[in-house]
Amino acid sequence: MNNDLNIQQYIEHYAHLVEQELPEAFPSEWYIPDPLKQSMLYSLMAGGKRLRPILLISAAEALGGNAEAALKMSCAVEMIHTYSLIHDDLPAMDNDDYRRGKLTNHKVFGEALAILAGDGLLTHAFHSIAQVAREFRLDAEQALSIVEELSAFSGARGMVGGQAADIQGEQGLTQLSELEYIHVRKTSDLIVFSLRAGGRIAGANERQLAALETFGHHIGLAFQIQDDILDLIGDEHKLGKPVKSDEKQHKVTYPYFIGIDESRRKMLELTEAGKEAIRTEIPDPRRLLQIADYLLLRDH
Ligand code: GRG
Repeated sequence: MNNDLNIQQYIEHYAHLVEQELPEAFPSEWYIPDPLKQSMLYSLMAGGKRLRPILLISAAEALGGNAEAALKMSCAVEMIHTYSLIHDDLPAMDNDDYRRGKLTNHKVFGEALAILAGDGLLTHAFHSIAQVAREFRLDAEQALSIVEELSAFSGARGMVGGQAADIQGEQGLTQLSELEYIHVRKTSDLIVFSLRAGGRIAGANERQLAALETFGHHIGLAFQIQDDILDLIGDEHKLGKPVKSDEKQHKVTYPYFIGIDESRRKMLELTEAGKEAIRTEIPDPRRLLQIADYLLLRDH
C-alpha cells in the first residue's frame, strides 16, 4: 500500500503510526506516578518530525525486515531523542522556554520532574528494545548489538559526549573540525543508530550496515548544517528582510566558519555522498533516497 504514497505522504503515514504506538510502549499494568507519566508523555507527544523512527522503519523496509517490529523498535529511538531535548532545554544547559512551539517540559512540570522524565524515557528505551527482541524473536546476536549500539551512539561516546563537547566549546571553537565533531556526535550518531537498528531487524550483513552508517553519517551532518543555516536565516525569511542579531552573527555554526553559500554546497555534497553509499548495497533503497532529498526541502 505504501508504494502508492509520495514521499510526503509516506513520512506523514509513518509519523502518525509512530505517534499511535508511542503511548502503547508503557505497559498498562505498570503504576507510574501521575505527574511523572504526564511529564514523559507531554514531551513524547509534543509533535516533532519523527525523523529517527521513520529512518529506522525505512531501513528495515529497505532490507525486507518485519514492519511491526521496526515500528515498535522505532519508539525506543524517539524516547532517547525526546529525553535529550528535555535535558537540553533545562536551565543548566540551554535554558529554553519553548520547544516545538510549546512550553518546555521544565516550564510546565518543574526542573526535578523534567530531569526525571528524561531519565525515565532514557531507561525505558532499553526496556522497549528488550521487549521487541523477545516478542519478535530477533536473532540474539542482532538484539545484543542493537542494545550495545544504542548505548554507544547515544551515550558518552556519542550524543552525550557531543553535548559535553558543545558546552565546553562555548568557551570558543576555533576550527571547523571541532564543530563537525560536535555535530556528528549530537545529530548524526542517533540517526546512524536508527538506520543500523532497522538494518539489524532485517538481518543486514556487515557491508549493508556499513552502507547504512555512511548514509546516516552524511545525511545527519547535512541535516545539522541545514539547522545552522535555518537558525541564521529563518527570521530573515519570516520578516522579509535581513535582521541579524549580534548573537546570531557570532554564533559559532557552519556558516560562521565557511559562509552560507559554502555551507549549502557542503550540505548538498554530503547528501549526494550519503545516497551513493546505499544505492547499490541496499536491496530497495528508494524510500531512504527520497527521505534524504526531502530533508533538503525542510524549513524547520
Ligand atoms: C542533553 C544528553 C543531551 C543531549 C542533547 C539533541 C541534543 C543533545 C540537543 C538538542 C539541540 C540540538 C540542535 C541538537 C542537534 C540535534 C537536533 C537537530 C535536534 C533536533 O532534532 P529534530 O529537528 O527535532 O529532529 P524534532 O523536534 O523534529 O524532533
